[in-house]
Amino acid sequence: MHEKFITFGIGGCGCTIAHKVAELTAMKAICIDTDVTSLENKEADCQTILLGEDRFEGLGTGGDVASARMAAVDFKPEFRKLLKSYSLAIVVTGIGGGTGSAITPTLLEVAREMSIPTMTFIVFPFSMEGSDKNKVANAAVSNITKHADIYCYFKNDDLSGSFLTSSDASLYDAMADANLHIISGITMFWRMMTKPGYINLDLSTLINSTKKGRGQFYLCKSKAYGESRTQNAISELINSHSGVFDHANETALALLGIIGGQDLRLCEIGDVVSNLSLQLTPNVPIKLGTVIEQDANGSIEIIAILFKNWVEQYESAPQKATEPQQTIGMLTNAINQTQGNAGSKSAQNQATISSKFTGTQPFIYNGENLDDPTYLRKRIPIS
Ligand SMILES: Nc1nc2c(ncn2[C@@H]2O[C@H](COP(=O)(O)OP(=O)(O)OP(=O)(O)O)[C@@H](O)[C@H]2O)c(=O)[nH]1
Ligand SMILES: [Mg+2]
Repeated sequence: MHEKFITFGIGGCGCTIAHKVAELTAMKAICIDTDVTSLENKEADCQTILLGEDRFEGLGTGGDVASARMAAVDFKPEFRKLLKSYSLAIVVTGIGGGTGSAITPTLLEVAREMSIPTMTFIVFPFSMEGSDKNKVANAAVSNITKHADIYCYFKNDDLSGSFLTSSDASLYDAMADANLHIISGITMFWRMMTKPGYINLDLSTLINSTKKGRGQFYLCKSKAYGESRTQNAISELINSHSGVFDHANETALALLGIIGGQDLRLCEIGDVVSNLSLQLTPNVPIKLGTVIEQDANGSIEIIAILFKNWVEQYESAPQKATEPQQTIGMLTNAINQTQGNAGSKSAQNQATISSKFTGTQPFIYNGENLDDPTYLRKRIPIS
């Protein structure tokens, strides 16, 4: 079954994480980057693809999102070939640079066209990397979520919280720890499927979930050792992801993985489930899986994937083409509006226009909604 899913790493961050996934688990991964150095020494564990060599000469995009987007569009037929034999594509990407921000939406768009479910892990840059990077990241998020089925955000600021406040923590250690967090979510199902556990949570549960709806999910994990391991792990799970549990009432479904050694007790499993359900709205389903790992005696590890209330699948997909007559009417109304013909009629017209885009995220730049036509934004009268 695990042959049915594939992990794509896009850009420097995505490739680092996807490669680690392949190295640790023998899950299949494909690393895609415009920068040849990021792909070095990864070929032994996964497939590597240098994209856009004709544009970037293997040097990376230098943050040029527009050129990276064109390279991604040229690569669409290859994405189709790469995706075609899989039932689920897991996509990992860091945003804020050129490659991850621009290539990821196109890969997801192709997967959507092919009806292949996707699960996307998105890493935001540190805020100290500057507002320009963060602006690129925000724009990338709206492009990614337009095409993604289920997706999860991680902020490097949050993932590295304790490292940021420690004066002697290295960047290397902070990134390794942050990556491990994301890797644990990606590899959870592989561990469930390839190791004995008695209580099974398989990939079909995830695939079926992605077919029912689309939207955001949260990933929380904790691990503890010794006498009070279960209480400590539960408390770490809930308290170190307070941002997640602050919104626990929005959860529609929880997938829960409990990993331990041969000494994992039944009552410990019960404690984890009952404590998690106390955090959620009553009757939210919790789907449980367990894994027994030979070297995990003395420890308990909890991984929870919480799906936020999601929108119906394809609710925001393009509707039937607008009737030409209606389009002309909308344009006329919009022009009247720019020419100062305000009042209740134009408010009504605006409502008609906006309702076409219900459920989509606007692409805002410098306070302007770039999804609006230029003549409306610049108030250019059309004769
Ligand atoms: N957690 C984590 N974040 C990373 C890692 N590498 C990079 N990042 C973050 O991801 C953001 C995007 O960086 P990259 O993935 O290197 O950018 P890219 O997609 O290769 O884009 P270009 O190099 O500009 O073409 C950075 O600003 C970092 O904050 C990593 O290994 N782990
Ligand atoms: Mg790069």
